[in-house]
Amino acid sequence: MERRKFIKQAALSSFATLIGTEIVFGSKLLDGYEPLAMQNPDPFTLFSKDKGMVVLNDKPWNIEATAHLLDDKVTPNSSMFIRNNGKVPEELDASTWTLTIDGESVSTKKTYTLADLKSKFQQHTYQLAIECGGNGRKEFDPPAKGNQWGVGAIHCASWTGVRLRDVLKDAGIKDDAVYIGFHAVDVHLSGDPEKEPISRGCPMSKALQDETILAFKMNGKNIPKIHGYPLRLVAGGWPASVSGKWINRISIRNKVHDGTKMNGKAYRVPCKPIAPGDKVKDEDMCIIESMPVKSLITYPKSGAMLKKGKTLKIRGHAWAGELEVAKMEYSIDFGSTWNACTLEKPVNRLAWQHFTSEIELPKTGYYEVWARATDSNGVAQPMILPGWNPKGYLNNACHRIALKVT
Ligand SMILES: Nc1nc2c(c(=O)[nH]1)N[C@H]1C(S)=C(S)[C@@H](COP(=O)(O)O)O[C@H]1N2
Ligand SMILES: [Mo]
Repeated sequence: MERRKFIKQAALSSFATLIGTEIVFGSKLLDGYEPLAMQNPDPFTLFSKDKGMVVLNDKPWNIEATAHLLDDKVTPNSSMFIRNNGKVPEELDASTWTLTIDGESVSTKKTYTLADLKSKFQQHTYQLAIECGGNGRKEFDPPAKGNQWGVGAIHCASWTGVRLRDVLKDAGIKDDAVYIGFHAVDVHLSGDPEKEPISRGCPMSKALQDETILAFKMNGKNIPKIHGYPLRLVAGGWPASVSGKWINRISIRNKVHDGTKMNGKAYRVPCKPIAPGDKVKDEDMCIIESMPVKSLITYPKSGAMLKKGKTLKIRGHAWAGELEVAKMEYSIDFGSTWNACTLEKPVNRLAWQHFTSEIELPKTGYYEVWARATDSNGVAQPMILPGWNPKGYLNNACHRIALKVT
């Protein structure tokens, strides 16, 4: 009786890739068994991440950057946060990958291979800021459940792909279309193949923007497996949960998409402000759309020491969801007075913007540098924690670093 199944070749080769070397007797490994190296992996090696990244959870993997690791203008893979709602798919074969466009509001349901997407449609490259809706959650009080993100669930890499708009139009969009929803191949934590870990989307107006793309490259190379290889939706400026990884289907919906994590309290905030800890009915929760204005001082690292008489040079990035950052300021007196930083224009819409400043510090002692961005509607980051909400989303309070002049 042949009841023991041997592990599939494809799973084996993906284990080997992750471990970084051949598993010598791999073909003898029984199905259901994982190499120990996979059960107890070093995530930094596994995902090619900087050792300074912070692991918040390993089931599923959730890893964040620190402010100073985000100093690059274009975020390299090594500093990109990882957020997973389910199990990372094991077998991802670009040569057989397809994307299906379906839903109530598609004219003709169509399936494209990756090669079709690459050859039929014009390719575009954009640098896009993607921030997890829960970035900054750990500051909320009373605490909000979920990954306790500090400041590092933001990245701004360069993505190459085709416009979602071009593909949707090729399949045909019916007049009653209101929303799109993505479907992906990652597996629900329960292992139940009927359940999806996440299936979110956005209104047609966002789906049809120039910069909303189906990406197959990140920073000029194949997208790293953990960030959505071989095909990812990228919708900059909106909660990163809209940017589906490992996608194989997009539905054009005639109603607001009702996939997993579109309902209840997920990625929603109270439509009207509430007191900290208050209960809110699901029907009084609104879907998060554009992310609020925010900024990060990426140099120097908090805790820096400076010799008296030396000029302090700071730098960082600012972003404002769908809007542009219009003004960037710093304060060294806990927000009593503010001074302008030099602020660059974004390389394209929805990319973060870089700022620098040179600061003279009057005497020896302890200082904090606070940074505050203002968006093109004149809305600035709050100095203190903004509106409490049950799931701890949208904390865009000013970032600050500590330093000593000696
Ligand atoms: N298929 C799939 N797509 C997904 C997720 C996921 O769990 N599965 N997580 C979403 C969330 S909540 C975030 S914040 C971003 C994280 O993207 P990253 O891991 O590439 O940084 O991916 C989004 N897309
Ligand atoms: Mo997220």
